[in-house]
Amino acid sequence: AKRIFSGIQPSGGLTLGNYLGALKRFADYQGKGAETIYCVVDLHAITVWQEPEKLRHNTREVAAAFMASGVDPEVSILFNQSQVSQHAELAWLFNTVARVGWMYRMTQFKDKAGKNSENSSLGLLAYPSLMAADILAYHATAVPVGEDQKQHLELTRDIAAKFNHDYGVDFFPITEPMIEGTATRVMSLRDGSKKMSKSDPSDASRINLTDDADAIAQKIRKARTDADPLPGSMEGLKDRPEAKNLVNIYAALTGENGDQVLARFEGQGFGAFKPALAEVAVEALAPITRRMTEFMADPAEIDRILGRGAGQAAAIAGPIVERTKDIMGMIRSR
Ligand code: AQP
Repeated sequence: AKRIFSGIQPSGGLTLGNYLGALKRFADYQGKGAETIYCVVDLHAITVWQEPEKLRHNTREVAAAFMASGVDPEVSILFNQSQVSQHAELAWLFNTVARVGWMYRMTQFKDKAGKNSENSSLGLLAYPSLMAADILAYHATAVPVGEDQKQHLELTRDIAAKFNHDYGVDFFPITEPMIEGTATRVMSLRDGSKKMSKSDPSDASRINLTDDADAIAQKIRKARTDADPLPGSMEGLKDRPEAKNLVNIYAALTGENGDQVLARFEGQGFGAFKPALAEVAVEALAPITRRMTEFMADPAEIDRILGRGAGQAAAIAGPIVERTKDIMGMIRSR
């Protein structure tokens, strides 16, 4: 059977980008024959500084967001990464397989390390090696993510292939990315060339899953656009990144494609489109926000769910990591 794995970092409040690019789709894969494993990747989050108390809160909040978007811990395995030691262990083994040059080429490293990359954490550089471990510790074959993670997933394939080649085995599967839908790359509301990100310093650049209806409407009203009316098809938005982004968001929220949306708004300006977008955004997000708040009211229950998921995850990852060590020539005498 196919195994699906995906993770989200507890590195701050979740955005509409995280929701449309990833979270929204997770529930759809449940109960369709594949095993679904969803992880709050706290070990990834600490590659940049996290306040410990905030990290705990954010970890529970991401778990709540998974469940609020329909991930059922009775059907999927839901846990936080640091409770399953195999992730860190396999990442170390992969650090000896992956090449330093591969890591320096990652655009996420370049973006996050910025000009002062010598002073970024070693973990930030090795991030993709841990991500490969997250996936391959379960022999997962499919990984639903947003467009921005594509390069990391290619690196996961490279690590699997090099391991198999170096040790003359056919042990790790070559993972397929699942980058699907109309919102695989949601852009910042302030800058159509930057992705919407939870770590963007400007709160106006993103819609947070915890924003209320007024905040959502206000951010959409202030979103950067141009003065032209909307065309009849997506083709006409090629050179209008901000406009294209808003139409794609609308389409992803209503489950249409961009052309279907534009067929209704052709010839209209953003004065008409933005309030309509705010309405569909509030309608889609309000129930999620409400359920997140309900889950967050009982942190002990969230911790219990994560702990149980961690046990289930370790039961799968344990034998795979042991086998990896056998292949590499490590002695196991107990
Ligand atoms: N703007 C986006 N559009 C579509 N998908 C997105 N994702 C993130 N941003 C967008 C997808 O969300 C999932 C979880 O992302 P993550 O938390 O692991 O880290 P990230 O990709 O680095 O997301 P952020 O919001 O930009 O966080 P920070 O600011 O901490 O780096 C992934 O599947 C991702 O593709």
